[in-house]
Amino acid sequence: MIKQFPDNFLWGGATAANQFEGAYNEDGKGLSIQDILPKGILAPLTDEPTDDNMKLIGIDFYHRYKEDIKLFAEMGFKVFRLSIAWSRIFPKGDELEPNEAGLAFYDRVFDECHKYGIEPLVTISHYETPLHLAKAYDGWINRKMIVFFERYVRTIFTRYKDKVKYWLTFNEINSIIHAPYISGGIWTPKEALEEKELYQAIHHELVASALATKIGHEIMPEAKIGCMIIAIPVYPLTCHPDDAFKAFETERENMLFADVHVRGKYPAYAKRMFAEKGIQIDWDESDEEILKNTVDFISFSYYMSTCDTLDQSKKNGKGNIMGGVKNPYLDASEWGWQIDPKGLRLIMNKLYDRYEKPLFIVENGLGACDELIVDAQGNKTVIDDYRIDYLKQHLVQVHEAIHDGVQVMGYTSWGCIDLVSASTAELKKRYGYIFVDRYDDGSGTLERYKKKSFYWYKKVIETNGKAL
Ligand code: BGP
Repeated sequence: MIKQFPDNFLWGGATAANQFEGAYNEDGKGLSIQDILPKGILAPLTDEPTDDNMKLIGIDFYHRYKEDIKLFAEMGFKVFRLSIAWSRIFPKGDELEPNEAGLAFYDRVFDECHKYGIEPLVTISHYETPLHLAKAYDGWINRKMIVFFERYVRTIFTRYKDKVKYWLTFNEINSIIHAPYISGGIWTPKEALEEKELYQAIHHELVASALATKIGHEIMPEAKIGCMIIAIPVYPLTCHPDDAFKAFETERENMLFADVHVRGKYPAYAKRMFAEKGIQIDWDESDEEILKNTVDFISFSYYMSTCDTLDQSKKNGKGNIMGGVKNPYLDASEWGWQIDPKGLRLIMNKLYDRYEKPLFIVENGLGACDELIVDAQGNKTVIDDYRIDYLKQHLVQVHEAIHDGVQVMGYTSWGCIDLVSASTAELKKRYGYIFVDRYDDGSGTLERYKKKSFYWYKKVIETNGKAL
């Protein structure tokens, strides 16, 4: 069947400031929590940034953005997802005046995108809370974060209202359950964190997200503002009804975040969930009204599916922040993430059935070890057929979902240019169409080389998916 994608489908790629900008202390930028996290999200923190932290230099997008955006344009990108580093705009997070040099940097980046007709898709907060807010306030546990966030979003919406049409509030907002430090800027160690505090932080983020949506719509009536969640279908490990219900509950706990964003209130099942956890959330009297500011679309990352069962001793799966139980029918990436293209069609249908709102796939891809070789023409490249195969299989399922009736705005594959991994903080785990000559021992020229997948994706975009 010839593949038919919508005419205005937004093809592109995705990144995050802390994983590729580098320049961690230039032009007035303050430290973010990522700057003291040298070995990935689950490893210990350091007091100060240390030289072994690959994110401090990243892939030096801060200085090479022109070259990189030119390469994205060559692939035909319609959209480029990036995040704003909050600590470039408000270095500590709680000051009253923004840092002009930080604002000016993103002006230059957005202008460069528009030069090629590329729409920026901007994540407001992507795992990069200013360090001071984590240390001094315990991150999102503290209600004051809403005030600081409001100041930050007002500043960037006002500044970029004519340059940015597509916005996402919090990256993978539901990841806070599993990774409260990177996702919630929470300083209290996970072991010492009470569930009540965790859900209070979640509530503050949900209110802040709705408030940002409200302010965004006021300042930019034409803008489209979305939430961003990790989407993971959870299969019952067996057809025993207990397993089926367990899997359903795990998936639904994950969905709670989208429920609030799209329905403008907590879902009915939350009441029992909080009662069983013995949790009572503190509400401000304005919260109920603020939460009614719902999003224009739902964006999500998709890398894998997982399984669940009542028998928790079977929990052995690895994956994108949440692990789960291994599925005997699926292969996995080198990092144990279970590859499931059909799961993408499934979760898209589930999301659309539930909300009937447009979807945007803003992360998907294969993290792999790439080998730079010299081809017959003497060019350095990577023959990444495994990546092409992964992306192709997933895009075929996106196509199927569209023809199931799901409304989809676009697709931005993760790490369109190699960048530092969030979970391992290494450059060994690469996702890009463009190879960056930098290695985990700090060596490398930072030169960019086109991989085989670069030409493949260019063709896919050029033909609006027909070449899949
Ligand atoms: C998501 C994050 C990204 C990204 C991606 C791949 O959870 O939003 O920041 O890194 O996963 O994960 P990793 O880099 O760990 O392979």
